[in-house]
Amino acid sequence: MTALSDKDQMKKKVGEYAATFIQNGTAIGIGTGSTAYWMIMALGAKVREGFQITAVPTSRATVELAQAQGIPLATLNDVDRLALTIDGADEVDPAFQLIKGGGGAHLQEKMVAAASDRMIVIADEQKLVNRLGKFPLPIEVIPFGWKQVQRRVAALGCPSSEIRQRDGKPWITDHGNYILDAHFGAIADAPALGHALHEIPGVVEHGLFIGLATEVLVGYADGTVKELR
Ligand code: ABF
Repeated sequence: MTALSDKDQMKKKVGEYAATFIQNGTAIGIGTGSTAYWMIMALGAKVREGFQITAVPTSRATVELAQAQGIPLATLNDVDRLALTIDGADEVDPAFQLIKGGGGAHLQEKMVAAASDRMIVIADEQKLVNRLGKFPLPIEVIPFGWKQVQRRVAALGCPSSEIRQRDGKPWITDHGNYILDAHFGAIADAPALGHALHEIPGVVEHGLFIGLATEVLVGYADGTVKELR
């Protein structure tokens, strides 16, 4: 087994620590990405030791990972509310506003987070920013007329945006849509931008998470994990 990089060690530490917040006998949302991976692995170990849990995954990739770990799964339609969702992020600002969607799953991630009483974000320290926007904002759009959406996004002050590619073709989400990566640069008013994006016909969901994260667990290079509230 190859040794973990320092960054992966950070992700592992914060993901495993997040798993300790999961209460026995509850229904939770489980996130997507390389930090959430470690939380899911730790949750799998707890399940094998008899821990009772029902987990709602936020992507096909997380379904497969959780199934392989023997974690009992449910769909979002099977629950009214979730006690807790644990998920990664691409950027976290001081108000716990997030950019998510680097993994292309922000539509499901946002729906699961919105159904949760708590959302714990797990991140390495490089995800902490003073202002959102350096990371290109993922916007899930339907393929039909996506260039109209691109023009409307540009009019909101976005210097450039491109359909995310994979192997030279448009990246297709779990729901058959495209991801438009919008390079806004510093976003002065994330809530206002989020509302404006939802006014554009053809936008399915954007990666600005406003008012959803309740706690942030951060892994630092020195091996410590801090809980931001
Ligand atoms: C997922 O985790 C995505 O929304 C986000 O892009 C991704 C990034 O986290 P990580 O760096 O842990 O892969 O929730």
